[in-house]
Amino acid sequence: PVKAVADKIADALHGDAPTDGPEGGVPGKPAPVSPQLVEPTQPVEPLPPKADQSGPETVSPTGQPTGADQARMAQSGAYLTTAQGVRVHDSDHSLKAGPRGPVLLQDHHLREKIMHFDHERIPERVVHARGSAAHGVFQSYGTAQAVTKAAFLARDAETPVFVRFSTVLGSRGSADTVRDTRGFATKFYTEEGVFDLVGNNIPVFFIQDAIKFPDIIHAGKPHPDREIPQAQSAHDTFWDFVSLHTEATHHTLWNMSDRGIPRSYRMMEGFGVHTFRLVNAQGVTTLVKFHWKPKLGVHSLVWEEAQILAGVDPDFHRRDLFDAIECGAFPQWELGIQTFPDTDDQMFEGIDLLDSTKIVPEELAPVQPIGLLTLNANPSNFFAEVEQVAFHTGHLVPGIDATDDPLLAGRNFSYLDTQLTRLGGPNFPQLPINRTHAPVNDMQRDGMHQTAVHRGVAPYKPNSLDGGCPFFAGADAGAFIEVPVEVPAGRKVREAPASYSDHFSQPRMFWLSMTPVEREHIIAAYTFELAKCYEQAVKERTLGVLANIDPELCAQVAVGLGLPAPAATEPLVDVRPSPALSQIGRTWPLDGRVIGIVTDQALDVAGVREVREAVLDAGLVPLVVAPAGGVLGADGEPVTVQRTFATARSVEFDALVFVGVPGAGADAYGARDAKAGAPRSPVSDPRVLALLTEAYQHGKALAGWGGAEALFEAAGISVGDPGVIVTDGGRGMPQLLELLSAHRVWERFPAAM
Ligand code: HDE
Repeated sequence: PVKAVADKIADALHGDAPTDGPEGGVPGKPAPVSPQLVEPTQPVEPLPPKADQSGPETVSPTGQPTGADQARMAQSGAYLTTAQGVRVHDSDHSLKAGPRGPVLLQDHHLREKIMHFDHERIPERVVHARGSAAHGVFQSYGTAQAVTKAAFLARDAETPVFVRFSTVLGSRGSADTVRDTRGFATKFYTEEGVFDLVGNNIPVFFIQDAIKFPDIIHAGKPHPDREIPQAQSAHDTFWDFVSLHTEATHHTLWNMSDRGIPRSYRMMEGFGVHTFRLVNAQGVTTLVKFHWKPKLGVHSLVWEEAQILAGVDPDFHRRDLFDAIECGAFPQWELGIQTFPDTDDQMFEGIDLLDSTKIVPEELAPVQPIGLLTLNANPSNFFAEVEQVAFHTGHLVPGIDATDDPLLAGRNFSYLDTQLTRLGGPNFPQLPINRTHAPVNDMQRDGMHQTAVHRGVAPYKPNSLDGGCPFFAGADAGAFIEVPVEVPAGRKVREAPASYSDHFSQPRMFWLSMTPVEREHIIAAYTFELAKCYEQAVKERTLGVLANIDPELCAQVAVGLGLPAPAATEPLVDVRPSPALSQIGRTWPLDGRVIGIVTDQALDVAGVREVREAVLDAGLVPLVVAPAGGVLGADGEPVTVQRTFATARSVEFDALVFVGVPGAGADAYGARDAKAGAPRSPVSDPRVLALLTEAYQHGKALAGWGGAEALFEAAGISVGDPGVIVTDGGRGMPQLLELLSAHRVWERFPAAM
């Protein structure tokens, strides 16, 4: 279904016609200039807005104005004006006393322009600063009706949403592919008000009580003296904290697993983490945990790929999400709930539901699907939407309520508080992206950046002057009424329940649920991170923690660090693995995956066309890689080159197809890269060999035809090796796609042999 779509991404995003960009144009000829790119000198009718320039919704699906002003769309009028609407004559020169004279204080346009620029930045989020987001729609299945009265979960209800994904530790400009937890925050604009599900891609958290949040974040952020390292946990302060504060063990283990380096935001699970309380129309309550299940499956990068990508394409996840949506390969997740009886002890099968360092295995409580999320529109303005969106765990609607998880309680305080600073005052709910689509009739008044012009004289209750308006609603009129649950009475204490002190049974369950390849990745991740620490005591203490998860894990990491493996200090818990936790062993749809076709001018262009078509037909994105930019195939329909040997790196692709031996012989280097006397590989351009070997090491499917065997051999790869196929042009594609549907050729990883 996404063929047209993938075609669009391959052509529209990467250029379907020669351009004068860095990788376009027919070699040797000046690139044609598109008429639209010539700057007009006289006022002309503005260009019609592009699809991605449409402003935010002005009217909600229920007919309520959202407050957004479409007319303020940028670059839409004929004349430039000041902020006061006065037409501007010249915005390129300051007002001066003569061309070489001093600038005059009288120049209001200069002052206004620079003053505004000086204040364009707002404080970045203290955590989750780096993120990207998209608009979409949530289609309810109605299957949760028995447990909740929330109207947006009723059968056939469709609700607009905005979803922001993020890393936690890095600054706004940090790389996407770092090892970290990912945020997965969803704003549902329901008819009953906004509901925010502010989750992560990891179902547990480092701490059980919000009062520890500043501690874990201070430990994970860069060292206060040098402000390094950026966006990663591979440093002393992080490991110092998590080895002392062992309730962090479970979350840390997830971070060290492949979950810490997702392939794409589109291929991550999401979790509400805390247990929430649902209430149905009869007032019956059920405890639940929320899960987002991606239609494309859960997939990860390998660590070396993640590291290379951080340099080659720091925006890898942002680009992947934007491109997929732009080309119509809309990412989808099913929302599901695990349900538990709302008992007095709030335990399920011995698991404390109020402890956010614990999961409930899906084998004990299956995830029941309740609706489908589809992301179908990119933001039109990153700042207005992605930067200014303000999520809050306290944004609940009738039918969904909080529990007494102390982590959740702290969050309910924190999000309002942080937004007050970040968004500069209390009126951020009025920003277009934050506006509820339900009617607002509150009595908040004034404050910084107030945009409403309120009428009436009595913003207080009780009043008679405004006719007593507005009135309170009862449950029958859709009011949010907290569930009147019994609160256990007790002494005021700074203590945690006894069940919170089990820090190792669930990390052990996670470890035992992993396949050998996944375990190997975990061992490598711990070894890498700890080897980056300077303090011997921190490494030794962490090995002690690992011994309490599993002696083999501890022993292997100890070998890598060159340290003795300590014995466990706590008895190893006898736990049953949860196969649902492993990412390996199934096959998945491939929408929007990227296939590189590596060729050069002299090779089989007709074959390239055929493979391109086959890839597009399967809803994937083909990118043609050749020695130089431009087009191939002067004799037939031209094929645009999207990457050159100088810019392509294997980490961008999910699989590679080689046509013969690209870059062999005298034409091995594109003219731009030719170096006098540079050594030529007898077989191929060394950059092509690097593409091939790197992709092989990362377990990617490889195909070739037209004599590509010689290239494979030069890289030490045999055609009989796992995941290496000789195709017959496009006809070999089904085999390649089958390999790809398992995400990687797992047999190539030593642990799987
Ligand atoms: Fe957050 N968290 N958090 N968090 N969190 C923020 O709010 C906080 C926690 C999560 O895309 C902040 O607006 C505390 C768990 C996401 O805009 C801040 C505690 C989970 C996002 C804050 C937690 C999350 C945030 C910073 C411990 C997963 C990004 C900016 C009790 C369930 C939202 C902001 C976005 C952002 C506080 C723990 C997820 C400071 C005190 C657990 C996805 O308020």
